[in-house]
Amino acid sequence: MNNILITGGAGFIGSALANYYCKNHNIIVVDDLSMGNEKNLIKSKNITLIKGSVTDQQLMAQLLETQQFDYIFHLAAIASVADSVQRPLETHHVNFDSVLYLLELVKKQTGLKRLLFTSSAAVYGDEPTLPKQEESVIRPLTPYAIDKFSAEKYVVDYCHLYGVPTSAVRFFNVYGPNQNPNSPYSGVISIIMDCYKQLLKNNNTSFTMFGDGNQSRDFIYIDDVIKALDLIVSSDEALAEVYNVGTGNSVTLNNLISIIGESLNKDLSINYENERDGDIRESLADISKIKSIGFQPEFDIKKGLRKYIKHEL
Ligand code: UD2
Repeated sequence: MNNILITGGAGFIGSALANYYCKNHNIIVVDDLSMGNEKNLIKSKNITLIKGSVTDQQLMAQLLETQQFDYIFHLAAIASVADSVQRPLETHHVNFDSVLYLLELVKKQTGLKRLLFTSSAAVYGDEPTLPKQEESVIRPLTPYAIDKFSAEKYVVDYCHLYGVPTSAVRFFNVYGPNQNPNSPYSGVISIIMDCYKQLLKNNNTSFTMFGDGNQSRDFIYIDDVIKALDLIVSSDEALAEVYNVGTGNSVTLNNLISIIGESLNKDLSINYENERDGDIRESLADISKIKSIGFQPEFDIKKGLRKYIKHEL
């Protein structure tokens, strides 16, 4: 039974990880519940939720001084690109400073097997060459992307300089249960699913499409993400390495909506607006690197949507 710390563990991805590991391991979640929700966590005697911020140095120091962790997953972040443009100082504190505090604290943890940091495909910015390899041009364009990239670099460097066992991932577009649809910057699939929920309750609703719907993304289902993270933290080869976490396939929003529409046999009304400032036209991961340590996504978009729809509706 390992002792596992998951920061941001009440959020969408963090809670899925906590719920997965709690069957056989002891989980400590640190989450300030600013975006996460306690209800995302299943009731288990193996999960302890500490309500607090990863920027609270005293809290984090006390936690890491009193407990020895086998694995640490650092997912806590203000995961909104738009927010980072509005409030670069505040988001920098959460998205970057917290990583450096944590790295300093874990230098003293002797039994740590792995610290995994979660970064984002945002680091590639708008450089158009596809698919993105980990060694592709990095062009972070927003405070969010700059913080994620700098933090990634520190995480890898702490392994080289101080022997802290680290790895990092760059998430492409993750979707699945418990993703909060309530902000305009929530994942688009959670927003579409929410519109369908309204529609099925006979509420008048429409989905706002920013642009013509031909923009494409590499959407990865949450179950595959959990599998990828588990694989990385158990692989020696993954030490001090950064991995894309995607499927290696992309789909346009128009396509996505028609897949969901066909499976529910209902059409969503779409309200077209101008594309968002800074929106990337296409995004696609090259996943050869993570495949080289044994990853194979199980869910293509149709299979992932089927499972998600079954869960939600
Ligand atoms: C994703 C990440 C973001 C950052 C970025 C880097 C998510 C939720 N966000 O942003 O954190 O890492 O990648 O490139 O994974 N859209 C609509 N209507 C809506 C909402 C969205 O048309 O109501 C469009 C949006 O303009 C975009 C596409 O859907 O073209 C995907 O939007 P998103 O917010 O789900 O994800 P993305 O790729 O912009």
